[in-house]
Amino acid sequence: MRLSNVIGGIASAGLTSFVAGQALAQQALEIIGQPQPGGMGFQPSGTELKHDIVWLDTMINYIIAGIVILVTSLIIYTMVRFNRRANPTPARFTHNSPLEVAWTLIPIVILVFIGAFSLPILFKQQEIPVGDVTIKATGNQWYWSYEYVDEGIAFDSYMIGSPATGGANMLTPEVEAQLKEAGYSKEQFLLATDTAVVVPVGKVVVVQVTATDVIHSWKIPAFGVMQDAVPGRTAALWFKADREGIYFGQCSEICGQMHAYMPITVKVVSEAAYAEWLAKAKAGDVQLSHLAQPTETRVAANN
Ligand SMILES: [Cu+2]
Repeated sequence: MRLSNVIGGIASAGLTSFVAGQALAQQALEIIGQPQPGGMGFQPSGTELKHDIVWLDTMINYIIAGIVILVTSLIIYTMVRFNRRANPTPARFTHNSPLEVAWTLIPIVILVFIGAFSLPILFKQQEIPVGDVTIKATGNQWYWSYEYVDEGIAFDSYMIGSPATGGANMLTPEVEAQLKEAGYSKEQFLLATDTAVVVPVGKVVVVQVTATDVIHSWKIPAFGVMQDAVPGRTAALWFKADREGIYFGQCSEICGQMHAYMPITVKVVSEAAYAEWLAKAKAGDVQLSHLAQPTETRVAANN
């Protein structure tokens, strides 16, 4: 995807002023979707799909807990009541038809019950609605390329601190400065990218996912979406973000040496902010990068 480089080259002249504007715009955006130190649960839900997944997970956990309690209680009861001392003369029967029918039917009922709730949620994820915004995401070793297919905008998205942006995949003071300049902190190292996918809040976004070299996977945990990016195929996912904010994801299909260094940043903004961003991007001022570093250098470093 070299189109973005051309656009980036044109845009680099107006870079400095735009970076300042972007930094201001970004301060208003809360970072919602990111992993927390010691976190045990899911990331906050940013879409209805994710709400559904969390609800399903909770419901199934109750069922699991019930089964664990039942089985553990039966084992303990059996150990106490039927050990050799308490029950020196064991029963000799080998069959109990009502019991066998019960332990066949009850699991079937439980599985059908779970299926009745999980399948509609699965279908909701997999049936792709008509999108208000359609974005093609292409996985590359090791970065993502994005095309806003109806808007004629395309750009690459590199991790801040990756070799492509002058780093070495390490949190150096320079990388920390780059993160800060882009409106992040060192906590977002390995998550924040130089350019972000920008989408409007409350609109259906369809992401067409593919890859150029090996299999990658486009995943945003807080949206409850994940789709393998397979070379030569186009798959799709969709989401409708509930609230404005920054959501991070990562490539989730091991794709080579720098698999860990091709994260995804999605900024969910108001419709007005999206329109403004779109207008600037279409005008060639597609400095989606927050880095002062010129695009040409990044590309040279990457090649
Ligand atoms: Cu990858």
